[in-house]
Amino acid sequence: MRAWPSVHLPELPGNAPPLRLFDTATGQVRPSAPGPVATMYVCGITPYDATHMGHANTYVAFDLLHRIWRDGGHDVRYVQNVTDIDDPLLERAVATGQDWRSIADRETALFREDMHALRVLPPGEYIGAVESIPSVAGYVAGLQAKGLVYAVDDDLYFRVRSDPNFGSVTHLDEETMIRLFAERGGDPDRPGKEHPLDCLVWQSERADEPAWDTPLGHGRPGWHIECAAIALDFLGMTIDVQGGGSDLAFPHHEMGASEAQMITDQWPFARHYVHSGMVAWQGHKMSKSRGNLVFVSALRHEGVDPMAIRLALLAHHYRTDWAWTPHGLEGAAERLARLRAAIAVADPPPAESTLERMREALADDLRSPAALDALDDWAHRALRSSAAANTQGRAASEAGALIAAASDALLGVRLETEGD
Ligand code: 5CA
Ligand code: ZN
Repeated sequence: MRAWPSVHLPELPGNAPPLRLFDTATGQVRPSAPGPVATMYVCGITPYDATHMGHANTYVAFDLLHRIWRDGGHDVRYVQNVTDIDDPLLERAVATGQDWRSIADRETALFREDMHALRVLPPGEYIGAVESIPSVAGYVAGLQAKGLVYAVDDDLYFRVRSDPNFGSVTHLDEETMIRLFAERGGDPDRPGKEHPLDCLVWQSERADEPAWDTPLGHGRPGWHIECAAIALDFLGMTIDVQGGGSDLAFPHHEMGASEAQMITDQWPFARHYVHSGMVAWQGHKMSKSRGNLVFVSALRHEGVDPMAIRLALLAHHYRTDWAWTPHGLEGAAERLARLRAAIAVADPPPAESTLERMREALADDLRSPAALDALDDWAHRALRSSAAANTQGRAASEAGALIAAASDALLGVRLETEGD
C-alpha cells in the first residue's frame, strides 16, 4: 500500500540525549533503541471512520517518538498496517449498503491526507491486511506444524498458553484478561475452545463475506496474527517498539507478541511496548463504535490550522487520558499565533538553551508539555523585548530560525508560514 508524502525534516545543531521511554511490559521508563537503526511497528487504523482525534493523538505520539529518534541520530525503520479487512468494516458495509473495499479505500485516503496535513512522517512500509494474507497463512501453517493450532468447526485457534511468556506484556490476571478479550473483539465463550483466551488466527468463509484461497482453506485472517505477520515480514525479531493506543495493550499486543514468539522461538517480540492514552469526547473514549467523534478532516474544512490541532494534542503527555475540548483547541491556536509572532521578532533572546530544554524534556519519555513550556518561555521573552515584529510566521533572526527549526523537527509544528 502507498503511505503518504513525507515532509521536510530540518537538521538541528548539537546533540540530543538518548531517548528514555516508558515500557508497559516492565512498567518502567527505560533507555530505548540501543542500536543505530531503530525499529518500530505501530498498529494502523481499521478504515471505516477516519481520522478522529483519538487516532490523531496516537499517530502524533508515535511521530514524536520517530522525530526524537531521528534527532538522536538513529535511522528509523517504521512499519504500520491498515486493517483493511475485519468484522467492523464488514458490519459498516452491511449497515450502509456500501462495498467494504470502497469504504476502506475512501477512509484510508482520508487518513493519508490527515496525516500529511498534521505533518506526521510516513512509515517506510504501509501494509494492508489484505495484501498480507498469503504471509499470514504461511505463519499460521508454521504454528500448525508445531502443534500450536486447533480447529473449532473450520476456524483455527492459537493456543496462547503455549507461550510461556504469555501475559508478560500486560501482567493482567486471568479474569481481567477474559473480560477485556470479550470487550475487544475476542470470543472467550465460544463452545469448543480449549481455553477461553485462545485467539482466532484463521476464520473460514462466512456467507456473504469475502474470503481468500490459501493452503489453510477459504477464509480470512484473525486480527492479532495480521500485525504479528506484518511486523515479522518487514522488521523481524526483536523490534524496538511495538506501539498503539492503550486499548490495544490487551488483547492485541499481548497475543500478537505470543504469536510472533512462538513462530520464531525467540523472546521478546519487542523491547518496548508503548501505549498512548485515550482521548475522550462527551464523557466517553472517542470511538467509532459509539460514534462520539471529532474528525481531523472536519476541523480542517472549517479552516482550523492543522498545526493548531497538533499543538492541542501535544499539550498532553502522550500517556495520559484526556478529553478533547474546543477550549483546548482555542488555546492551541493562540499559542501557535504567539509562537509565529515571536519568531518574527527582529532581536529575540538566544535560542540554544531553549533547544536544549526541549531536547531534555522530550528525551525523558516524550514530555511534550514541558517542551512547549520551553518554547513559550522563549516566546514570552522575545515578545517582551521587542517593540515591533515584522510579518508573523517568518523567522527574522538566527534565534527565530533556530526556534522554528526546533519546533518543526522535534514537535512537527511548523511555525514558518511561507514556502510550504
Ligand atoms: N486496526 C487496529 C490496530 S491493528 C485498530 O485498532 N484500529 S483503530 O482504527 O480502531 O485504531 C487505530 C489506533 O487509534 C489504535 O492505536 C487505537 O488504540 C487508537 N485509538 C482509537 N481510539 C482512540 C482514542 N479515543 N484515543 C486515543 N487513541 C485511540
Ligand atoms: Zn495491530
